[in-house]
Amino acid sequence: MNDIFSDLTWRGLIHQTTADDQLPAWLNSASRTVYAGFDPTSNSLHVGSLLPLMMLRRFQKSGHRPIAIAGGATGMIGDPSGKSAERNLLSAGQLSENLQGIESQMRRLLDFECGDTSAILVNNNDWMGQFSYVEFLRDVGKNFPVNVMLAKDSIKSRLTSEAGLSYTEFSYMLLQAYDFAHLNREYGCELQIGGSDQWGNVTAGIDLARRMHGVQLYGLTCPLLTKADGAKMGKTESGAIWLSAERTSPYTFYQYWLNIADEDAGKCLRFLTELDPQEIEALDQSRQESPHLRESQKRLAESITLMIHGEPGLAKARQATEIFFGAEIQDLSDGELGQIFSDVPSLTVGFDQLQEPGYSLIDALADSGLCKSKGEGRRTIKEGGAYVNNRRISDLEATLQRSDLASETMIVLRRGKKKYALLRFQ
Ligand code: 383
Repeated sequence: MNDIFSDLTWRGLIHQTTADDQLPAWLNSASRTVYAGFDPTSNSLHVGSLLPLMMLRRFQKSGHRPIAIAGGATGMIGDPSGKSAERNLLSAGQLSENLQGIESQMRRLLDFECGDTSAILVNNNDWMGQFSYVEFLRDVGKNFPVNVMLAKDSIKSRLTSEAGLSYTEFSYMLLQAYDFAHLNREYGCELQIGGSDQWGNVTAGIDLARRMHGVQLYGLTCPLLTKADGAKMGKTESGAIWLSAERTSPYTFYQYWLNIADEDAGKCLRFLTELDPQEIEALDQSRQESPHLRESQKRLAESITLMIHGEPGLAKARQATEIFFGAEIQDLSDGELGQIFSDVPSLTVGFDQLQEPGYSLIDALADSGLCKSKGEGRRTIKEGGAYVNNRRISDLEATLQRSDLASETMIVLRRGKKKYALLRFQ
């Protein structure tokens, strides 16, 4: 058993706990069962939910047993915690698609074949679906004093806002609370973890289990993932950074971490990697002494991309990065090229142009806007500044042919060091 509490503390991952004075010793004295829940609000988890998911993984690696709940039932309601307005309800079809997506991501980060500490993945609709409304009110609702519910931050903040709160969302906490009591009965689960926004729900579960079954359960929350300027981590101008490769390519994912600001890098290394303290402290030092080397960002991007996308994903991300810095381009898919060059101007050309005798490079340079005229195109080639798929071309007569396609339908043109254009043949 490793001392998980000290490790979490060192990493800055503990925001709040119940039973402060007992928790460290309690955790270190036996293998415990720990859970966190994730609602299927989307077909993929994002960087924000990675933190508690990785915490489950850390608990497992230190000898505890993790349970992940996929919120089939809670996802039908929508957690008001930390949200400033009522959520839209999801359709049954959307929910089941989302469940599949997030379940497969949770499976990848936890170990389901390691004996006593094997992870368990459950859907709370499996027990919640059985309840009748009247039964639930009698068995569960009766244990919730409304004045205590109203005093929770997650509820209070909404009551004073214009958005208000529906009775449905107000009741959300009962479902999550019941989950904890249920998991305790069914699996001996005694600790719930989650982001700091989950504190109200976690403590509601602890109260409920005490009232219903007379047991003592524990709660631990981690900070929310924010940047030094207070903004949410994992959000870009073009949207969230998702864990699914379909929604955020491994390349974009990798680049996100590679571009993290120095003041956020130390926190990310602690929160989101499994590097040991010595290595992280060495990186802190390197960031102070030689920030231009960006060693922290490189190590961060490597380690988190490897964890989420595996070796093949990391290899693709690295290849894409090298391409952007001038490595020759071949054997990629349209999707991959599109991602790497998403910010580059593109030109659509008829596929027939690629037939003999081919599309003149001079024309392509001019048509794509990389050169202002054919004359400038000619000069660029002569001076050695014209590239096709990052390969320098110095022949003024050069033409583009089918064999030049770098992916199904694309060719990449470059002028000089950094000016790119994408030709799409259709
Ligand atoms: C459902 C049933 C449970 C226990 C928890 C839940 C989900 C929980 C919730 N969590 C958020 C979510 O799913 O809404 N009520 O989007 C987020 N989590 C984690 C973490 C976080 C929270 O998935 O703080 C960020 O990612 O707890 O907002 O029995």
